[in-house]
Amino acid sequence: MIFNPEYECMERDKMRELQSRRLVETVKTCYEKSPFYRKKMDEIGVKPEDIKSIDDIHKLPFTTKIDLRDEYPFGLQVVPQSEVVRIHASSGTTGKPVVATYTKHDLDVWSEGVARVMSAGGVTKDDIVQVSYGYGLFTGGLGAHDGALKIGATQLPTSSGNTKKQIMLMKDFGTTALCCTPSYAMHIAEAIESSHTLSLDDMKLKVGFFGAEPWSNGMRKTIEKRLRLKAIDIYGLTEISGPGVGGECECQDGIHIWEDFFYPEIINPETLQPVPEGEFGELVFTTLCKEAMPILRYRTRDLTRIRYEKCKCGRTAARIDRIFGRSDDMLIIRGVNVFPSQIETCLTEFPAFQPYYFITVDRINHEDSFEIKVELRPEFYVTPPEKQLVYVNPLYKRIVSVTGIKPSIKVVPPMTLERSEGKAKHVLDMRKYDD
Ligand code: DLL
Repeated sequence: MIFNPEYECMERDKMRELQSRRLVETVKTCYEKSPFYRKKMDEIGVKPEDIKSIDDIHKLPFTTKIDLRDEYPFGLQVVPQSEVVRIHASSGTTGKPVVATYTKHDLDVWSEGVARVMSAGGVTKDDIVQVSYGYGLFTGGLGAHDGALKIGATQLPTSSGNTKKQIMLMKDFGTTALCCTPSYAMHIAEAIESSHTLSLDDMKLKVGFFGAEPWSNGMRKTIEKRLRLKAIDIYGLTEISGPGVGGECECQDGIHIWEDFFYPEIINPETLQPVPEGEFGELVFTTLCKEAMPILRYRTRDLTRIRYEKCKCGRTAARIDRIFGRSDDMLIIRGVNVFPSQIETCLTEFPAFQPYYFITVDRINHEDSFEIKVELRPEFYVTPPEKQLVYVNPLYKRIVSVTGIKPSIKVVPPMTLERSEGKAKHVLDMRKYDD
């Protein structure tokens, strides 16, 4: 179902008019109320009057994660605290978290974004939506929660973790929609498979809304098969609101971005210039109706491409490809660019392997080492290692052909790679600790 056809299916000319109006307002507010943006715009000699339509967006300065950290906690907020009703933060790996604050209207916009994705995935008020994203400062839990509420579906706020109980409730309450990271979905599937008392036959799962980390199409197919549901990709980031900046529709052919709320651009991360439609680059967002913390041209570091043709579902909202990685996740090994998601894609092509992996990169005798720990599914696991070669050799060849470099593949015993309840960690780059 289309939650808000007026906006999701708006003619593109009308959408650009709407975006233009909203951008002009946003820029005016930023300049008048945010010392941070006023300074940034003054530095490059841009005044609000220079922004007359969405075509002028490229005149505006970029915002980066470093800017948000420097302005911690509330430097980018343009409304008085009395109008703020919620604060979220993304932990990041180092230093201060990135903070996002919301007015009541901001929460409405955010929950509508999630509701649009859930509706596209078939959720109605008759569904029971189990929210197994973490609740708390992370936007996943409350974001999915509020989206389900907007539709009038029943929310089951289990948060992440306590997997056995999650599954028991899933069965007893008749969960029809599951929201969690793809890693946790795999973990749940595996826990059901290894349970002696529970089976998918006892479950009513129809659809899952998975996101918050890069995942491959192969992983999607694996999850769909192992949880017997339709796996929908939901995308978002704290800086821009949270989950539901966009999501897939029933066609599962790209992530629709809710362009009436968030204006997407794809730029070349080196030249910072826009790339032509269909070319890969870094995704950049400008919020078009955010009140508490409007953001201009935020560099997400997420890598994808964009398409504007109308989707078969009838929506005109632009579509991005699934995010294949972040520019800061990219590993350069022996001079070659490698994305962790490429390894996941390869693994999911071989049914003997689990889609779990852990990459360790180091520098030994002036040369990069590239080790990938993988797991065979228990029914394929054999020892000694020579007996595993029948599985490992084809995987090795595939990884060499996809990445262009030779890894050392190490098969570890079943259930030894870490299972994640949230965003999975796939890489340890020891070279960072050299010198
Ligand atoms: O992860 C918001 C979210 C929660 C999205 C639940 C979807 C579902 P952050 O913690 O700020 O916010 O992390 C944002 O996660 O820039 C991407 O790199 C990555 N990411 C989010 N969704 C996807 C996705 C939430 N569907 C960062 N595919 C983003 C790939 C994703 N990467």
